[in-house]
Amino acid sequence: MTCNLSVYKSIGEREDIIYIGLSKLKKALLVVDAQNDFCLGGTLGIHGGHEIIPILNEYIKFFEKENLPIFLTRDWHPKVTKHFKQFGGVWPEHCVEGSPGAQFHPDLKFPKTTFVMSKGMDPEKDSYSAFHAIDLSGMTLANILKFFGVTEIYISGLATDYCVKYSALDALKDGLKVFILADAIAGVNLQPEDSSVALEEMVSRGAKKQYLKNLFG
Ligand code: VGL
Ligand code: ZN
Repeated sequence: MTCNLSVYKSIGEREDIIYIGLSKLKKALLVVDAQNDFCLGGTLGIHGGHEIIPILNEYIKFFEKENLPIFLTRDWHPKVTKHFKQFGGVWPEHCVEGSPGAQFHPDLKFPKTTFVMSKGMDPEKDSYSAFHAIDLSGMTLANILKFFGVTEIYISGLATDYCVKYSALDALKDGLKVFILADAIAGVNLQPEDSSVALEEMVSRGAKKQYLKNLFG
């Protein structure tokens, strides 16, 4: 893909990455929705959600050290959306744009160069997948990944049975190699087996489970 100015502009402060040979950037880290409302005390608190934060920090440090791109998605809903129970959806109100519940968990540490991508802004749609996320300039995750020549994506975060799953399935559809960071995910489990079924589904479609101790190993 050619490097045109508008892409440069939309990826903002990423000169460091732009100047690294694009060929080196085969791998990228995706941290899905590590936000307050999905953690302990949040309106959609996931059992064990906050416990993955220190592990996410380790993965982030690792990718940072390797100069590989890091993407954080955030669920970023309008106050009125069909996603919420109150308006015909499944979920209690959560991650309302700009609210404290929508902030990243305070213990999550990430470099200034991290790409923050938002999703769930359309009041008509659930938009679980990170592949529906856009950055501040409207660039999609898929476009930025293509721009960097990313072919392998390492997926972590919340929730295993929704946004992690839909992101992984979309990544596979896009032809990416997908690694699920199995020690850095947690699920909602509306039904107790939902997360393990979701993980099985991702694996059966071609994703591989990966762990911190033998990352890239
Ligand atoms: C999610 C339920 C509702 C997720 C988002 O991030 O997995 N789950 N909205
Ligand atoms: Zn949501």
